[in-house]
Amino acid sequence: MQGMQHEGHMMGPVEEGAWRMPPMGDMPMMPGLEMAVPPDDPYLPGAGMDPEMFPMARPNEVLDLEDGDEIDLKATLVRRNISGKTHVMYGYNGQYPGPLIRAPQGSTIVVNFSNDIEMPTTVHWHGLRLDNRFDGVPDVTQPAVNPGETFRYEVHFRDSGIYWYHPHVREDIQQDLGLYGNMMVAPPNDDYYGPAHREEVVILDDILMDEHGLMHFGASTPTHALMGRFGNVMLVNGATDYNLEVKRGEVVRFFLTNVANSRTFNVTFGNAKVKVVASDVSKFEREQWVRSVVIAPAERYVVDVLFDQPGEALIENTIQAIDHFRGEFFPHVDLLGRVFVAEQVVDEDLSERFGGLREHDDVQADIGAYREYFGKAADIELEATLRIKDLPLPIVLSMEFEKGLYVPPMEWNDTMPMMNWLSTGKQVTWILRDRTTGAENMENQWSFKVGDVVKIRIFNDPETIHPMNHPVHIHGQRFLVTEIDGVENPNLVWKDTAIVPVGSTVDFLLEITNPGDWMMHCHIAEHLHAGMMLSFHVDE
Ligand SMILES: [Cu+2]
Repeated sequence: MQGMQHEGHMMGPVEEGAWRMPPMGDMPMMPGLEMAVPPDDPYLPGAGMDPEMFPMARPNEVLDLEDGDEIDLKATLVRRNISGKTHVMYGYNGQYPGPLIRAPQGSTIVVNFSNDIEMPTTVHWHGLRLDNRFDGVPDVTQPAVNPGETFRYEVHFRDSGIYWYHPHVREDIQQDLGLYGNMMVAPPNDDYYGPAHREEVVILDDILMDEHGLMHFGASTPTHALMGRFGNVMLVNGATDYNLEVKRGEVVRFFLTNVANSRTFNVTFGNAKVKVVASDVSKFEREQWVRSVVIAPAERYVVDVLFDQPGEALIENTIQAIDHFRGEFFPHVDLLGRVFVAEQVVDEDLSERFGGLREHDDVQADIGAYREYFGKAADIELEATLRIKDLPLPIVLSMEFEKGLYVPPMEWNDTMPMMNWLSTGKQVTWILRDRTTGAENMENQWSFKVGDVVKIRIFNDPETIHPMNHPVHIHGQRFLVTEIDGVENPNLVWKDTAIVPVGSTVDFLLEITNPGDWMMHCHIAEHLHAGMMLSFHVDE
């Protein structure tokens, strides 16, 4: 499997606890920035301590739970081995990823959480329409859980599908270093999904390291605030060696979750036939053949894949990268995993049933109830933009130079590692601004009541000084992406997170069902902590 792609550039002798310049890949060094470092203290957990002090993390276990069951979940420091290097990282229950929680739809479990890491944390149950008290947002739904403290979460599974849990404090560090896990909520009926021989849970991630270990984080604010922290080592389920052995003709259902800080993946499965079935909070209205699956941070997709050719099928991130300096696109592939397809044919042939595309009357009926709202005017119009201050002059000049040149709708890779690294949450503010009132981020004070259907239109301004795609997440409710750039979405699905590409206008039709105080924010960890969030209130 792939190792580190590029050697780091050195700024002199390596000192533990000192900033190291990030791996530059093929990108040129920017003149004038040779000695620059982010304006914050560098941070890594366990710095100056012997990694042997911490227990080696182990692959995760599956917890099959029933309504009313209670589990313990503890965040701790662990030792991990990635790409031949030992790192001090975090784990839930000493595992990577965190335990896979499986429970039936409609059930409620209790999670007794304890914090044994060195900074405050919480657990957010991403995508669940649960009781507001247990949503895990510090200072909004609960105080942060300090080191040594505990919190009791009641986690209710209202919708079937694949969900995930992660901290809502310094996600750029805590989530990046291993605090994430899936929840698989089983549907009540056996034929909810089409037939498959097996189900695989696949968590996509990346991590940034060089030959000396992990790259430091900002102690008080995230680095990489412009584009988010892209890793240079790809991880599937926390490891670099994901592989699967199947028989010829097997249909594998993959439950994909993207937990990366910033990277959007474009997942391909070699020549195997891929059918997309479901996303965040429901199935699609109808199944659909796809060549690849675009999955932004925090999104989930469920795909059925038929492996009918013997040999090796590669799971890859297949992208068109952009070189901002040369103004060129270049094709780029990151290996994510391998599927070995045996010559031996699988016992039960599902190919004929796999070959059909199912329509889901239940989903169409559920969504159809909202169709009358599709054409209504937007209730709220937001624009995504950015403000910078006090960035080093070479960065500002470079950004000014690029402004007005071609901007890609999606950033698939870190096209400017040096500039990105040096920009912190102190200098960069990412903004969701109400286009009518001018209110920015937390200045917005929306108030809704249960039963409301709200159309939020988000325009991602391509004229800002460095535009970025934003995966926008809304807590505690579900929404439909009804329209992108004035074009109706032909195949709808209930979502909790959706991409707003650069230059695009995306309509979110938000169904208000769950009272409380809820967040809406960009799920790029660095953008969230550079301001890109707001909260809204829902009355009974
Ligand atoms: Cu963002």
